Amino acid sequence: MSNFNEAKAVFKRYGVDVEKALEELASIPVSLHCWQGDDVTGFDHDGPLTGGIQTTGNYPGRARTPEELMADLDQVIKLVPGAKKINVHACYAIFEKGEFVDRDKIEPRHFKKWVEFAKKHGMGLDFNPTFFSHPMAASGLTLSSPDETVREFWINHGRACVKISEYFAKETGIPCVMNIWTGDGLKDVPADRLGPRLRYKDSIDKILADYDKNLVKPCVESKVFGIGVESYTVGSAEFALSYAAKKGCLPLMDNGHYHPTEYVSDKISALLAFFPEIALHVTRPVRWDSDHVVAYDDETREIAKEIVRNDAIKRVYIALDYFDASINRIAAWTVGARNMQKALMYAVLQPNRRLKELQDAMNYTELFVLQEELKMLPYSDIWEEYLRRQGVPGDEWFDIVKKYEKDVLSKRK
Ligand code: RNT
Ligand code: ZN
Repeated sequence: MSNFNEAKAVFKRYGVDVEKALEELASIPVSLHCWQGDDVTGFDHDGPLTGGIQTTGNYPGRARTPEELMADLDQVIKLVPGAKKINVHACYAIFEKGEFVDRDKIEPRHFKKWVEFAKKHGMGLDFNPTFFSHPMAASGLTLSSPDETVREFWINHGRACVKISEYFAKETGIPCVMNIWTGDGLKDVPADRLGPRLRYKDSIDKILADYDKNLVKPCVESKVFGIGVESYTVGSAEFALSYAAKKGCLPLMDNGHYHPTEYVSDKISALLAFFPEIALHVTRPVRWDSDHVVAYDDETREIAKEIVRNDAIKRVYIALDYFDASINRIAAWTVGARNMQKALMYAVLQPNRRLKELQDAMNYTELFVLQEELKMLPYSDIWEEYLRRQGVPGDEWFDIVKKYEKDVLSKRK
């Protein structure tokens, strides 16, 4: 509290109303991905993670059961300020003892515990069909497979997921963002690039043939390449964007899914010019789609600024997507989510109108000078007060994680 009032006065000098900014900040939902807690494993299979994605590291204490994962997520939720949703993958279905239901047959009842969990926290749920880590995905092709048995299996999975998404929305009263991503692609030079894309298109058409638009927000996530499928990705950027534009669903941009000199922060406004709503996976690519923990870095801040200053907090669905198994997973989960919040706080604390006026007046000298001055304003004092108001610990959060590691994680053998 000590320096908050002085900091507030500093921001006021720049034309920023801190109280209004913090109110806006608290209203921006960020969807917490359940898969950071267990290296994208889930509960419905024992096989490895496939689909061209990888977690590296073997830090002890991975959650192995729904109970463990939810206990870990409970911890994270206590340590992250702001409005939150929970993002669940279909492979996190929870079966009765001895029960197994394959992906094409899963039902809402297999996600009842997730609904209870979300309700306990007063949060909405987002959902993702899981088109990987499964014997039917062994060829590397799912919704675009030339094998009709395989393709149909995955279409049925997608349809089952639409039903589960509707169930989530009905139960929580909050629309469910359902994201379609497949790792479909080829390792080496294709002989036919169009065929798989036409099949992919037809498959998504079938999955989305019938859903309640008020309950479900379907997205298509693009990608540039994955491990083992370096030469060709069926759901490329152009494919996903065209599909979403033509079919009226949301394009989802993951900032790890572009060439390293491309920036999602620059793409957001291009999409906002055409789409009523879009979705994001915020991650940190290091040289490739490495899914490092989100840092409080330039690009994360720039993404947040684009959402806030374009008045798009209700049009952009923000989800986190990283998985690091090399450090304490709860610390990773927490620090990434707090960094997203810091970036959003930075964004709401910018004198956006003034900056835009300078740009439109072509006063680029003052614009640059002001942007640089803004970087050193006392954000940390505002952050501390924001955490206090949200009932979330300050930098002592890590002591809590260390204690949890000692008391809980280290006993998981
Ligand atoms: C993979 C995609 C996808 C996954 C999750 C687990 O490159 O980013 O979103 O990370 O579905
Ligand atoms: Zn993603």
